[in-house]
Amino acid sequence: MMELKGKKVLVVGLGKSGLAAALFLRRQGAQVTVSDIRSAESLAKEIPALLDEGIMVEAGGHGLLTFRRQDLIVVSPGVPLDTPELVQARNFGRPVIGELELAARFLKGKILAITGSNGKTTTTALAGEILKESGLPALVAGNIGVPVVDLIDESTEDTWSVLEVSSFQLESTEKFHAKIAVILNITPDHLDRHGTFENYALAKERIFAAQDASDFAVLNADNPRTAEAAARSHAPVFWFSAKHSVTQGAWVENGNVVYRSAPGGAMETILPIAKVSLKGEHNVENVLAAVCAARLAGVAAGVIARSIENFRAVEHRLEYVETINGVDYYNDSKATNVDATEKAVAAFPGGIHLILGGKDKGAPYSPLAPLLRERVRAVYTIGAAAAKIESELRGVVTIHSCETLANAVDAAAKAARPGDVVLLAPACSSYDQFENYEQRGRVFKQLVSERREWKARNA
Ligand code: UMA
Repeated sequence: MMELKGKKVLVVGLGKSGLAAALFLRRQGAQVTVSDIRSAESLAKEIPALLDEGIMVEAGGHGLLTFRRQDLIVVSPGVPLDTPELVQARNFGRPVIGELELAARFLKGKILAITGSNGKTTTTALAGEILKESGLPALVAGNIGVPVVDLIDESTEDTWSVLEVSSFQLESTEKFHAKIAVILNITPDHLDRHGTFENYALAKERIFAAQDASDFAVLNADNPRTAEAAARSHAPVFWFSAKHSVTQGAWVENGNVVYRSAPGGAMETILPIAKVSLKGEHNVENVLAAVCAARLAGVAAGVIARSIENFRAVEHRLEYVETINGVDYYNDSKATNVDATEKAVAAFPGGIHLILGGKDKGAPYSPLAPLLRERVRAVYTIGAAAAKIESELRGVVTIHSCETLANAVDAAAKAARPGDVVLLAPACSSYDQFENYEQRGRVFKQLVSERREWKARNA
């Protein structure tokens, strides 16, 4: 644990993580300053509360001098580590760590950490539910929306912190140590931040950098880049596969989720796949990962089965919205990359009206072509990435340029026939037109419910 009393600490970024970190550091007796590029007006709510706590605020930009004067700098996940002020501070010998690393140095108990390009929120929520159901004192936080720093005060030596961790958070870890580290999959995402796919993959691999032989790594045997990561694990690797059996770990056999705790050991049946309420093949992988993690945490098979049966989709992750005129509406606003969209489309046999677009993240859309040809009736584009999507998918499928989500829902609803699906799985981030993917998902659901009300009024 590090001594913070009297230390000058700068927190960079005043979102959820920065706010939580600043308040925690202040409670530890540090002299805290927060720096954010947003203007003082847009931080009008946060600033008075921070000043009341004796925390200084620099708004409207990062000052080089502010960064140089510190004993420690704590960065929010959304702040790129190559931000010039951070680079210079590091050159001046100032230690720079992320909010996750700060939390890890104070958190008591054990960590079950889950990363991956897709599925991490669902798997984290599910693993958290299973551990709680078994009576273990489990807390859930991280990229899922709760800063990990917020768990510190509540944590005890018995606590299991079940953490969704992103490449942004992992990139700045040093001592972060997970008892169980899960990598669900590594597919192209966040290339705008990490530059190359390999850098992004290496950031994800930091999840097991501090592990040793007494810990566990859980990896997806079906995802090539994830499987390759095993070569660098210091902990024994448990595998999961939706396609074949594994030496130790979880897989699907004769319609059942099964688990084996050691090579050549007995196979335990956990539950029939038919009892999993989550939709789509990708969710089978998420379930298998959660089974491995929960068994390694010591949870009995029966408790795992019960929790999985009762678990419903997390909001914005292939979330069923409603059925209007025989058309099912699904909100997968969290599908912010091409791979997630592929998985969402693959979850339905056909008749899909797919809403695509938003802020482009640098990866190509062409890998979607085979599935679009097979299952999608039409694509409805929105946002800044529309032109790129249209040029890459021209000739593959009918494309309607809709610009806004409202136009897209309207056009898709008019074209859809009973039995069809209207799916928001945009393959892009939301920041061009929305605050975040949650707001985009809520707007989608609102537009869908307005259609139902309109239909009821005009029936
Ligand atoms: N900012 C600066 N300087 C910069 C960049 C940003 O001052 O150079 C400021 C912004 O003006 C803003 C603040 O930093 O005021 C935002 O910080 P942040 O982006 O780290 O956002 P938080 O609210 O702290 O949310 C973060 C995660 N956000 C990101 O990683 C972008 C949340 O994940 C997470 O839920 C939360 O911490 C709690 O742990 C969101 C996310 O989009 C859901 N994650 C990505 C993903 O899932 O793909 C990785």
